[in-house]
Amino acid sequence: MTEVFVALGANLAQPQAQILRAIAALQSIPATELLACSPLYSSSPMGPQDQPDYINAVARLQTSLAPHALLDELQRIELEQGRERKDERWGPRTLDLDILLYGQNIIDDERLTIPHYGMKQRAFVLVPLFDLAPQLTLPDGSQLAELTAAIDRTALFRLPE
Ligand code: ROI
Repeated sequence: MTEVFVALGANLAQPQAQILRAIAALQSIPATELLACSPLYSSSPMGPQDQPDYINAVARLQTSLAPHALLDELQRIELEQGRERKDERWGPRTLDLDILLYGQNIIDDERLTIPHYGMKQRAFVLVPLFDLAPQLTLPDGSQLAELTAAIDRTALFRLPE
């Protein structure tokens, strides 16, 4: 079994409901256990500003699926929740599920870049990840606690539970 962290993001079609539904859907992935989920956060959009605020969270899973098999399952959930493949790269989306970390593995191919390429610059990823795993060390040796302490979190708000 490998410990995996998945980032969730949504900013269309009742994003908070999309995230809660996605968390439930993560529990249906075969050979995989949902161990914990962070609180939900609202965040202003990174990228083009002419789109709604996002709801973001991070989930901690344990899986015996290989990385690409897990990606297939996450993409199935995105499609089931109305994600359209024409979504432009920095545009709004009903649901985004990104593998942040797959154990301490480093993967870089056509479909997957793990660790996620942008995670160290994104408060909406680092802060909920830190909620779940304050002691985490990334595969490049950096300490999550140090990255999180240094990140600008002015546009990030934790939602009441
Ligand atoms: N901005 C925020 N705040 N949250 C996201 O999940 C998110 N996802 C994206 C881009 C468009 C980069 N901006 C985002 O894909």
